[in-house]
Amino acid sequence: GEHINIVIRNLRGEGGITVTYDPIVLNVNNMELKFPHELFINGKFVPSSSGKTFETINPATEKPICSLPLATVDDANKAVRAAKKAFERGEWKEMSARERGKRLYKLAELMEEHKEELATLESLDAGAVYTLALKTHVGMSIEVWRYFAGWCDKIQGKTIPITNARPNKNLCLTIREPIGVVGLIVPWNYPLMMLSWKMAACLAAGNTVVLKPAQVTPLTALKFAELSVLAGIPAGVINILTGSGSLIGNALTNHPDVRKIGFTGSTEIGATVMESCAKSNIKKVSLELGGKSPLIIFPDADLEKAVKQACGAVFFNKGENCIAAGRVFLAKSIADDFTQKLVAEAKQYQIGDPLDRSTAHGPQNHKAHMDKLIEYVKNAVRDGAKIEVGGSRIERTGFYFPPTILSNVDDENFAAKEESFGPIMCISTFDDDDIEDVLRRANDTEFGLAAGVFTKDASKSLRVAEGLHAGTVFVNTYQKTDVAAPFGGFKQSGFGKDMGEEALNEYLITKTITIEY
Ligand code: TAP
Repeated sequence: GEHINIVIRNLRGEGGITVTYDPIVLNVNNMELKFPHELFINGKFVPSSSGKTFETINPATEKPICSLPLATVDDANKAVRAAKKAFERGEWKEMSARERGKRLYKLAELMEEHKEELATLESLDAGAVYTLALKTHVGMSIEVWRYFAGWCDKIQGKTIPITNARPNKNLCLTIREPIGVVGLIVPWNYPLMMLSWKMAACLAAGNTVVLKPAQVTPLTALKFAELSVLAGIPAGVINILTGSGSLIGNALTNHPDVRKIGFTGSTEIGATVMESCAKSNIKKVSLELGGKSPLIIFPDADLEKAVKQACGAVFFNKGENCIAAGRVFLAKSIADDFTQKLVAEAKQYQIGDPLDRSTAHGPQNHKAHMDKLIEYVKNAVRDGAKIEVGGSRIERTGFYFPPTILSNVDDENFAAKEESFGPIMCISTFDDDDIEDVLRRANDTEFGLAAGVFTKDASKSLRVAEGLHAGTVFVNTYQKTDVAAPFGGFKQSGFGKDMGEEALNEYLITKTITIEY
């Protein structure tokens, strides 16, 4: 509980800004890992007002990593007050857009310098495979901060030709303003990346933020908070509350001084978030929710590539991936052979300690999630699915569940409708030439996050891409998201975009000014 000064210099030995906190120090992954484990409110690391704590568990060892404060509603109110003050007066408000961009670039640079520590933390806390965490969880986070840093001084309004009040004239212009205090609520599958997708656009637009990470994966958010101080983000602009979603998430969605909620998580909680935003103060809201994304493989596809990509589409990040291909449709003429190739590929995933450089598949994020996957397979088999490979927990310490393939998943099967959010491929078949029918079945879901199609026939690929009702459609690839391309769902996968220029709209409001002269 003793706070000490941590001096961090950049790689060139410059800087030397101090952050004060009570560090957890671990010798792990060939490094000394130092990180905060308290709430971050108004630029300071502080305990919870109740003194209550909870533990975060390493899913590879099933052992606690450290304890963290269980934030109270009182803490949430303090954080919102700090964010409101930082929004209304002070350095952040006065700062030019270009200077804001400079600080966000600096933050991206610091994340780059500390990427091994961030990736190690993600590995310990979320079971993310270290090599993947470096490239994706942390790598794409850095990219998204750089991308939005570049937008800060390019957010512009318009001048609009309106009807003049003759004989006078009128000038009409729009300015794009930040909304105010934004609450961000993120899930556990890509803890730092989900934070970054939302917060980078939010801060580029000039807002201030209170973030609630998922209770099971709070650590990278706190390390990020430390780096934000070093990047010169003023106190109160970023606040982070660890603790329970039903308490703290709800305190944010209900708060009268929070004007916007950015939420990523399940459709079920998304609906309660939207309701609470409506009832409290008509908050603006964007929701990135669940998915059950179809992937359609035609017989004329590059089949070698399609095998690899289909496995990646399901097993990437242990299937804890919102755009994971939840249903794979195989053309009947290739189905048996293709399934055997998928099984061979699935068996090749090296399962093990996520910090081991040769590991391709680590433990599931937390125990409750792994238990859900075991139940999921049982339900699918009850409804007629056949297990081709995998399907049960691996007998070893850690929450390990192997890449699993289920065939014979017909349209009425539980597994044809429900999202697993784990490494479970669900295979259905379709008549080779019946494009309309496979499209109908692929769209027969309340979700609409992503979809994919493999075929060498260009016009077929375009007709299918047009017919798929999903926010993102991949053709002859999968999983290829980019910080410059808008990302978000249709139907009950939510609304509002992360990434790309469009994401800025989620965090801006437009003011129309009409002048007579
Ligand atoms: P949720 O249970 O919905 O949790 C998401 C976040 O909401 C967590 O921080 C959670 O806090 C918080 N929360 C819980 N109850 C709340 C409430 N009443 N009010 C406000 N916030 C509340 O989802 P999950 O299990 O963490 O994540 C898995 C789901 O997220 C999957 O369905 C997946 O498809 C979806 N997901 C979607 C995307 C995109 S981009 N569309 C990306 C990743 C994940 P606690 O941690 O304390 O529960």
